[in-house]
Amino acid sequence: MKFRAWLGAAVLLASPLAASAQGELVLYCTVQEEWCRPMVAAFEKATGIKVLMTRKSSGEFYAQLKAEAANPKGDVWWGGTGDPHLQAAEEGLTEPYKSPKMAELQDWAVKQWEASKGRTVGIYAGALGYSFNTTELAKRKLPEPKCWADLAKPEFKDDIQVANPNSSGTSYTMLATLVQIMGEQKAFDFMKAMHKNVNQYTKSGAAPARAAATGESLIGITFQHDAVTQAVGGAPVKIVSPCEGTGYEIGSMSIVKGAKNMDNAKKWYDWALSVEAQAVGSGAKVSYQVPSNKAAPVPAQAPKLTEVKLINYDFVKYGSSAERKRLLTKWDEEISKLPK
Ligand code: S7P
Repeated sequence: MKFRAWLGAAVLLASPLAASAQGELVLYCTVQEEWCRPMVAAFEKATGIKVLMTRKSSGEFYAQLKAEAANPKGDVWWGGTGDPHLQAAEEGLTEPYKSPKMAELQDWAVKQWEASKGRTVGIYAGALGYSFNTTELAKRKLPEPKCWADLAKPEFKDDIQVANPNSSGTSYTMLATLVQIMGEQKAFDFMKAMHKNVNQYTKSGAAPARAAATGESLIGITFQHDAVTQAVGGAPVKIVSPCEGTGYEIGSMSIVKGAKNMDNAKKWYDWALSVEAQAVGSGAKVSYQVPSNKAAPVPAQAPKLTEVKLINYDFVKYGSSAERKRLLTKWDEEISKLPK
């Protein structure tokens, strides 16, 4: 074989080996697709590890981890509300791990790790709320809603969009928040009244913010940072921190128990807690949460959690397997089956 031909063959043979030398990582991503993608690209660039990513909502990935427990297919579950991550931890679906980055994290992120006995860690925080389309509200000459209680008023018939709490961590956060603010009976009475005003229970938690932005729905209940994304994009929306107070999430990350690519899962975990990784979302203008690394930049438009009337959300209770299952079953029985 001539030298050039030999070299060509050698390069052809060597390239796939070189590309796969760092191996792969199967990532279950629960933030918005617009944020998952630049994270994957930044990690691949930093490590040479090929990432196979799927995006689903929090409750959906919790159910998937449970279904795949005997033969795990994912390596890392990154993002999504903390409650289903805590439930997965309690059920032994995720792996304990102590990252060398722990010392760089906010206390609330470390507390999440401690509560789960090292099986999940906080990566960002954000407050729940809702947004409304200011153009539509003005056209219809309706008063501005300011409280949770306003969302049950008859003038907002078919005007509210919120996700289904079974699939969506955002919506489960709303359910648990209302129970903590109002007490269980009153919270379910309120959700029954609000049900008449709900035009759609979506699968994804952030979808109602997009619906409010386009005017498809007058009001969308989401995390406030998801409504900020719409406002920054130029949509005519106003964000409401409900007057009674509101709950919040500790967005979390877990390593799947029995992950096939365990070394790479730990590499993602350590990298995802770094300043560099936690600046990717705000740099790409796709995330407005408060990052868990104390030195990571907080986007200027991020809702200021110190100015929001936050409740003392009980993550241990509402992230427990028994309580989450019980509340979701009750929601299915008492709310989703109700006629409009
Ligand atoms: O968009 C970011 C975000 O709101 O999405 C996560 C959310 O849980 C995913 O959506 P689901 O409600 O559909 O589960 C949040 O953790 C995160 O802040």
